[in-house]
Amino acid sequence: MKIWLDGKLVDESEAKISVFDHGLLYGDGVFEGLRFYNGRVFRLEEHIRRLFDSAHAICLELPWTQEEVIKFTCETVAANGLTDGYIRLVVTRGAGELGLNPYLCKTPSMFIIASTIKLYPEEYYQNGLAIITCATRRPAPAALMPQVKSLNYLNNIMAKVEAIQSNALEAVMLNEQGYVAECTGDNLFLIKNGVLLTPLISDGALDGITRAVILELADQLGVPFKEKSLTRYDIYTADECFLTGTAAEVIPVVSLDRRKIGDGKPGEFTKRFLKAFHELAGSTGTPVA
Ligand code: PXG
Repeated sequence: MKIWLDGKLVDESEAKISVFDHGLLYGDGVFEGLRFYNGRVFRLEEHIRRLFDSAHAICLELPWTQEEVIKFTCETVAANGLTDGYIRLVVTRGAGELGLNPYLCKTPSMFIIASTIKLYPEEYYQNGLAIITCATRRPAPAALMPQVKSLNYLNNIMAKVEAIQSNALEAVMLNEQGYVAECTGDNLFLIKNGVLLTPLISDGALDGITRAVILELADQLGVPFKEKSLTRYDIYTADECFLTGTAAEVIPVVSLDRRKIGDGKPGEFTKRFLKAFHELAGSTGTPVA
């Protein structure tokens, strides 16, 4: 496997980062996860824009333009001869002194991995997930900006540990006020009386690219939608529920905390969104070569 690292495509065995890199020492950095389908990167510009916004928000200025990063991303996919897969693009603060001060790190490091990802076995896309609410809360937006896709994922990992220990594959995370924020690596959607509902970004959700695609598709499919504060009760009593993310794509949820959602099977609206998402993902995107 060829990895893009700081301006060069190198062999996987040579793709190494310093133990003094603040990305590793302090989780100081940002990342993106992207998908490519049929040799085309889905929503590439949006992901790179979010990467630059995340970096800017944490005072990390990249020494490349967005156009250059788009080019490097495509080159990495092409160099590995892949047509379908997953891209992990990571920007770290770079190597510096011990101590938090990011200004002692001279240059950020960037690496790009083009590989594959499988978050959930196929059967769950057909039959839906049974998920739980976890005790781990999303940090307040004033503590950690939810839009910043940073290398600080311990909060989500602890939530994921709770899910796995309860024999669930995903967990709903609430914010400090008890409102639904999102899942550990996916945004959450409900259908209630024909209306598509999703938590507000200000309730602690990542401003997901797939989330935005679903809202666009809602417009095209003529499904009214609303972003609003939601509670667990809203999920228990919804007609349908599904999760979205670059890695997860669109996946139905059929129960929360052992309460059946709707009739306990993936619903008709969910199936329509799933189909529309795959049609769009399979037919649009930036060609890698
Ligand atoms: N919420 C969180 C906390 C995420 O990390 C999403 C929502 C969905 O956003 P997008 O833009 O992808 O629609 C994410 C996505 C990985 C990986 O290993 C990354 C995510 C999720 C799961 C795994 O690269 N991020």
